[in-house]
Amino acid sequence: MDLRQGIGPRRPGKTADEFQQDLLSNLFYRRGTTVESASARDAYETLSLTVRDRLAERRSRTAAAHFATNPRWVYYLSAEYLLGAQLEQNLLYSDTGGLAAEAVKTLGFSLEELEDLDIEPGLGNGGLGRLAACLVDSMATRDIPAVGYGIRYDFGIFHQIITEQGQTERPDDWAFHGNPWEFPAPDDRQTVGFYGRTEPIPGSPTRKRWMPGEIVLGEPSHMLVPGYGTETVNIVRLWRARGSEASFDLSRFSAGQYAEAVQEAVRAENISKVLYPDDSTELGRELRLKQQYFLVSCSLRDIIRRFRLRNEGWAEFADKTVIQLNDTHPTIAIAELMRLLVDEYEVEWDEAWSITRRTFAYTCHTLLPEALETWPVHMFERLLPRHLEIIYLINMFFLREVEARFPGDHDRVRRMSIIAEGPERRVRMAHLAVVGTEAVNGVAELHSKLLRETVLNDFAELWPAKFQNVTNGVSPRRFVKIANPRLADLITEGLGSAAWLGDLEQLAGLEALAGDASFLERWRAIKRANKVDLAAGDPDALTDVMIKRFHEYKRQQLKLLHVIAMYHRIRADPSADWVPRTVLFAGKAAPAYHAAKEIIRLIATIAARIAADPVVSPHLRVVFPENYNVTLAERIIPAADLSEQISLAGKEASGTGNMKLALNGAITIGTLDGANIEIRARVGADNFFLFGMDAYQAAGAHQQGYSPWAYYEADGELRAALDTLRAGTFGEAGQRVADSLLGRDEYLTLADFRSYVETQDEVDQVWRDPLRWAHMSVLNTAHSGFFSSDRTVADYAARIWRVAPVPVPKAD
Ligand code: GLG
Repeated sequence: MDLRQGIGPRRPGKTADEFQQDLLSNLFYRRGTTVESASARDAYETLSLTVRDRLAERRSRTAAAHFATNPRWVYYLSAEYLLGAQLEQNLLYSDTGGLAAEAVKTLGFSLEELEDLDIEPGLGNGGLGRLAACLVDSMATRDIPAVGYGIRYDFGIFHQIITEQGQTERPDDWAFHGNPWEFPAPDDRQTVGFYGRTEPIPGSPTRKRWMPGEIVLGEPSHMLVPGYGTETVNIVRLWRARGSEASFDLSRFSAGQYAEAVQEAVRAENISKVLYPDDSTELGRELRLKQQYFLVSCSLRDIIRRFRLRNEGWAEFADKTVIQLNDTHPTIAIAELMRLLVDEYEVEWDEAWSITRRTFAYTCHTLLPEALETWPVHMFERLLPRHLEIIYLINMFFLREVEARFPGDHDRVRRMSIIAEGPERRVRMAHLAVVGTEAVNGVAELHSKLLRETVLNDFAELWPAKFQNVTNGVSPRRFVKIANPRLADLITEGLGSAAWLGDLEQLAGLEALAGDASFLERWRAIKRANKVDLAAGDPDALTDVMIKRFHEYKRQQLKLLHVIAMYHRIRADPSADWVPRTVLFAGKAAPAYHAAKEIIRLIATIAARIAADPVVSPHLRVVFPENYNVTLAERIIPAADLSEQISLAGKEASGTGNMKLALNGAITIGTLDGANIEIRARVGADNFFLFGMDAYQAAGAHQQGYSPWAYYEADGELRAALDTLRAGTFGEAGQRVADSLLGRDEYLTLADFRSYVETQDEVDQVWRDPLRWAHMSVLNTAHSGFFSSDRTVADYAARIWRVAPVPVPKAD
């Protein structure tokens, strides 16, 4: 007899009264306060717990269904998760928004006030981190059993302050007030080793004993990841480093040596202190490698623990487990799984290798050679001596395979080796990632093609079937429903149902309304209202938006040259009928990336200069809202008219901001780069402002003797813009940007300038016809359904993970 039958936790209720009751219980018993004395933060925390309880109940049913099914699990390993604020999303996904709004009134607060207290976990940096967040959302929405693994950084990527001096960075202490969405799980703690030495095990040629010189504890906590319109609730499990008990030196403490007494613990905790520690020093680089191994080692042991709860033996491991590597950051997992299997579980090398290869898959997110990670062999040897030995063995067997396929082709062997030879030997993580996985994918069609043709060409020749494309996508819940509620309501009304939120291709139904003048008027009114909310300038001006990380390949400097050209034109003829524009930049630059920070500083200078210029400012405005993050993106994207996607073709792997903006009816001005190509193919060439050279033209330019000066000489408007910068009119930052453009101009900014400006002139022409613009805008939304991360996940599930959904039964 099942003793638990009929007994179980009280389920959170569904009625308004029950919600209210639960809220008060949480206020009294978990927050320990009273209605009379509750602060806004008390109310916020209490509401969060009340919503979380509803998800936790679904979580328990999810775990039961998964346990009973024993499916193949997806484990997503990522150094970053940009989850965004949690309250609104969890209200939506638990369908408790209405109940919550009523209930919090009895505590004396409005829901909006409490939502303002909801911070976002800053556990990511850019597109790769936000993609991870969209994918875990969609995995839950598609009922795929999955866990996302990451690091619980104490400090996220920095908090950005913008002044006329440019960007300054402050620590982002995101969890200063606590994080009500997190469950600690101290029992699942893991022990991670670093440094030390290895010793042979007599009688075994491949096994070794590793005796680490430093031991660190990994303490997990998790956040719930609910699916939309389904019962599944998955988790993201985050590891935080702490010293072991032995890391506190009591005798030193007693002797008054307080700093020395905790030094070892501090060293351990530094591992999860901050996302992407500065890597301009050797110590900083070692800390990054330490972080990577810390994430990997904790997560793999947890994955194995979970596997062994349900299965025996290793034969089934790869059938029950797929581990997706989000870029190269977690790639040491390949060596770590080999080490665990061979050294700790005594699996034979060949079997272990077969298991490993069938378990992992790798997503590459870049084409920039400098972004493909490599680590010095000497650093690896010191920090992870056993892993280096394993990598050498993997490499030896791999290179034998290459030699057998291409006898005598020594150059190919050298190119493909996991170890780069040279004055400083280095471990090529991308090569390890390709060799140790079953599937490798790029993130947009062009990107995947260029990976096969260039960066990973040798590997694609060896294993053509391994290479795939899975085009990125974004969550329509967060980026339309939550970010742009007005538009979401109009779409639902227009389509007659809200089902599009779970099946985004249904947006195509909007095409039928794109010719309806009253619908277009309402569409326009919503965009205007969103601009009023954003308050970044005249709501009737064309809002021209460039929001993304600062990087020279993304070419914020091209946008700036256009701004300077507009500035000159307006000053030359102030009374002409100019299309009013607000140019909005937002984004962060890596603290050590000086050229990118110069560009930010230049934007700040130009913005101030234009604002103070009575001739230009009525027509043109440049704004730079600081500290771009998911929360700010949710405010800017709904207000955008024009989406700047102007990277040099062949450099942006995919882009995902381009998708979010198109979905919200912004029209793209862009190059044939990344997912821009797929956006244009779907929304139609007539509804996309295309300019610039393509990836193949761009690739040849420097070899063919590209000279920025030739463009400078040939184009008067370009010359005037550059001369203004060189003359120091916009400060030293402007001079340095001009020097860089007229020096090498690595990203061919000057070559694309004329085409860009002409296309911007076309943008102005179309803008003068508001109904035509609105019609194009509707068609952008209507044909962006493909860019749902639900589709991306379905692609991974079918072609790479080979997993099926496991539906979770509803509560009775
Ligand atoms: C990137 C790329 C982007 C891509 C994103 C998600 O630069 O083009 O959209 O990953 O795949 N390294 C990144 O942040």
